[in-house]
Amino acid sequence: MANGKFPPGFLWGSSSAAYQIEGGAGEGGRGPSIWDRHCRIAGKTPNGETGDVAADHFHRWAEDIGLMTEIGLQAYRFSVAWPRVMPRGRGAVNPEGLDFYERLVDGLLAAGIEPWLCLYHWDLPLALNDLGGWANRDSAGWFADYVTVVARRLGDRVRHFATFNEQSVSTIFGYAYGGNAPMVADYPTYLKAVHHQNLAHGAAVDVVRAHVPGASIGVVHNRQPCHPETDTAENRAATATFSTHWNEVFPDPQVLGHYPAAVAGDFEPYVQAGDLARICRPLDWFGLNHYGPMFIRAEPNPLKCGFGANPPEDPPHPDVGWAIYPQAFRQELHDTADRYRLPIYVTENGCGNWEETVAADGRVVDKHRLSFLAAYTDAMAQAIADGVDVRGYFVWSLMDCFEWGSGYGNRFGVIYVDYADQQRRILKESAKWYAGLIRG
Ligand code: BGP
Repeated sequence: MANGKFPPGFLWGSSSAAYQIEGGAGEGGRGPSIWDRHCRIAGKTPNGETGDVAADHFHRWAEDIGLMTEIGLQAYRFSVAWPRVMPRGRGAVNPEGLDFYERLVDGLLAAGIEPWLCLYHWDLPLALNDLGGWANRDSAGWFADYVTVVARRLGDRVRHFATFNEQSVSTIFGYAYGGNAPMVADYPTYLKAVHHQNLAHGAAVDVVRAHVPGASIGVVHNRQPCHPETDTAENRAATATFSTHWNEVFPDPQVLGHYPAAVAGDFEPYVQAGDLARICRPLDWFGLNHYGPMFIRAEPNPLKCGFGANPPEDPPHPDVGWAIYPQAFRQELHDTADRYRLPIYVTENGCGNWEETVAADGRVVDKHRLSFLAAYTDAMAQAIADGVDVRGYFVWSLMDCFEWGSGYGNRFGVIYVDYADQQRRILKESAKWYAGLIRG
């Protein structure tokens, strides 16, 4: 489908996250986060890999902006690391951390690339985790204080702010079954973490509005249609419960002003008078992250049942050869627009691969990713033609990076990072294709 199918002014960008690309973990006064500790626990990442060095973006940010320019990106979504700005999460501010983000933002602006700043992409300062982390109701206030520091320093040049990235992933993995940092597996603790992150979101919206006149504020949520692995009563029930948590417990209160009916009672003990009004603050856009549908197999922990089940059937895309579901993306764009009635920016979409190498001619031929992106952007164009208000698309990810529990093996970038050869960057074939789409 030709680029002519996208409306004028449609925004093309890419996304990244601080812990996944920056490195410089012990530099510039940065404090530790829950992920620094997590990666040091035996068996949590392949070969004990960490984000200590990652793609060394902390030092190579200027070169990376040059590559964004080469691709023709119009916007770049990055996250600010809370522990780089406030090493202990509250109290003392680290001027070197703020200087780093100021240089990055100035570099983007000089290159004509719009900075989209995400305030939280999973790297909670470790010192706050010692106080209970998101399970402590004070966390909303800690977050508001940190957001105030960032908004004051960068609000004169950054206009687009996202409060959080994928809260359901960080709380389900982090507090409901403990697969990721901070490795808690306790339903009541999870409920508290969800509610407090919701309060933190609302507080952050208010802080940014107060400090940044004309700010455009959104939040980034992953949403995926969920299907039972096989059609049994247990799997159907598990699917309904899982989907409510995965897709709704954050955006519903934030945008609609209430918890989903099926789980509202579970949250009740933690909700105080006035909380929902504090959480539901006016937003300018909805950031949708989407990779594919999920398949659910009932299991004792209802929040673990989305991981490990098999798709009931394999609908391979002709060019890709493995299961991809562009029509589920089109459906999700419809569902998100119908439910939340906000303009949508697709803030992440992309595809990982464990087997990517540099060919003898120096190219990285990532045909599968190119086909994936072509099919998914096509599905997005169809949704727009159907009338869904989609305003922009950010590919995940700008470059190969530390992929959380998968370490460095699973590559998601449109730019290849040769970790073994001085972090050399190579534009993959998908990046060249994306550049063509943007130019089109
Ligand atoms: C999102 C995260 C990104 C990145 C991406 C990879 O959930 O926001 O940080 O990790 O997922 O996709 P996948 O979930 O398929 O590993």
